[in-house]
Amino acid sequence: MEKQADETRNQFLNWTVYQIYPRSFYDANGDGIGDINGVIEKLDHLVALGVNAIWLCPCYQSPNADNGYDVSDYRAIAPEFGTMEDWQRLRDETKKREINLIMDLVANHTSDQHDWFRQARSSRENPYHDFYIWADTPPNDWQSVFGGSAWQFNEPTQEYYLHSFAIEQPDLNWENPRVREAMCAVVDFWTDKGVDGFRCDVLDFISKDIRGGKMFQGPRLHEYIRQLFDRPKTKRLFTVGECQADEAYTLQLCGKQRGELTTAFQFDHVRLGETNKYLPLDFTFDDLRNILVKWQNFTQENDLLYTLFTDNHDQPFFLSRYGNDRALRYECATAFAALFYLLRGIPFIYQGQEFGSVNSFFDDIEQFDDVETHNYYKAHKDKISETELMQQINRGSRDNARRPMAWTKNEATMYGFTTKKPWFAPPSRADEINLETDRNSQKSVFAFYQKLLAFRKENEVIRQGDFTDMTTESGSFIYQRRYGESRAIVACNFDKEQALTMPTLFNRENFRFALGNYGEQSPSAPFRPFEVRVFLKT
Ligand code: ISL
Ligand code: CA
Repeated sequence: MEKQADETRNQFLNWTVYQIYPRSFYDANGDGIGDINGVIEKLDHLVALGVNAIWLCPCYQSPNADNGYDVSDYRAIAPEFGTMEDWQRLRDETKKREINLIMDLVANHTSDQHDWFRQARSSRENPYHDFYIWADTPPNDWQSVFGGSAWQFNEPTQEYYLHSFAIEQPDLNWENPRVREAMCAVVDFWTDKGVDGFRCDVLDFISKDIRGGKMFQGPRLHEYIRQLFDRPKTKRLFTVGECQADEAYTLQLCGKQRGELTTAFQFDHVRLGETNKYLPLDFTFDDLRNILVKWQNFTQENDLLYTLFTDNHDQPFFLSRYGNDRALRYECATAFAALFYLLRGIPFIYQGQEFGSVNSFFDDIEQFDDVETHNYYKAHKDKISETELMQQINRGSRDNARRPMAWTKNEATMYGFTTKKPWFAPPSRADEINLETDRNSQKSVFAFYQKLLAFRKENEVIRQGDFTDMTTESGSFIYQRRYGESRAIVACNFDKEQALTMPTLFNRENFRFALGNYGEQSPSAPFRPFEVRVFLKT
């Protein structure tokens, strides 16, 4: 067995990961599409921010039915993103700066343009036919995550194939040992090139039971994951699964004796108050705190590593969904950052969060790109008014987070993203919200992130310490971190102004004010909306 040793696991708590959606990060060659050289050019921005790892969303060859999550060659860089030499240079430049590099591994499905699928669909006798999941008639009524039946008819073989996501994303048949070997070979290919880890796309979908069972978390999932990662070559890797797992299942996937994953994303806090992502949320901040406390306690009791995130490329901005992205944009952006990233776990920051990016508003469906958004529009356009539907889409669309980064305040250069026409319109509030304007502001979100990440880096109590909930008032969250003799207290007030009762130990001992988003305050002064204060005793 090749399980990760305790020292390897604990050093991952020193990582702070920055997620890059390459298409929208920075365009270095002026064709309107973000690229790998663009990432290289902006590495010093990431160093200035204070992160030490990058998760690069798929940059492989792809027809882009789902923006790179439909891979047509796992070993080739998409030409619009550059070449393998560019990628190698990125690897070298990140190494120089001691930045870890995590690649996205899309193991559940390929593109329908992948050579395996082109062959597979051509005839039932083709040697690749069994790489995918076929049925003469749909054996169940599964719906694809992006809407519509998960089964698609294939003319040449007169069969249906399974696609858990878009029609252009046929699911691989992991029961076939050749598929498992092929995917291990992909992992090895990138591991040999020196990557530090993988973010594993919808990993819990790779095992399913098409006859009467579930679409994901099927009976052989653990075996498949171990085959991928519990090997001498892969034991040093950081592996984070995108798995919609509850506590018991997380323990099975990430338990340190399991030889499966380093950690997994869980989504309770981003699904909070959600019935359908396009409709208004119904939540209280106490619910948010309770979820965080539940997962902190659970992961601590079971010695699991936890991921700390609010945003990614599949969510509208957290700040717009759960906070006030107008009058209190700075306060919310900084409060959420402090609240999440001072917990026990591994921070993940999504591009744009570091200057308080928010949702956009566009009134025409043609101004949207995402396949899921378009499917939702088609499914609802005859059911509700256009105005109402567009409001829903603006609230829930994944495109909110996928628009080009606004680096500068200069509209003529597409806010510093490209010199030509960008592949996708910039955020609708880019004039007001961009990195340059933010950095020149008295209330700079970026400056706060810098302080916050430096604080994490300097204080082992934040990276390695344990967690205790100390909250007494509703509408607030107070927690303590403890490591040896060091203590940190993080006190955050949500939307309403109030005085907070600080923990009694806090009053007796000698804590100093370390960080806050309203400047230095005494512990007894009432907290203003979305005020956060951090106190430290070393
Ligand atoms: O975005 C979602 C629904 O709005 C999620 O359910 C999402 O589809 C799910 O988290 C899986 O996401 C991952 O796999 C998808 C891809 O489109 C996403 O971008 C990726 O993060 C299919 O590969
Ligand atoms: Ca480009």
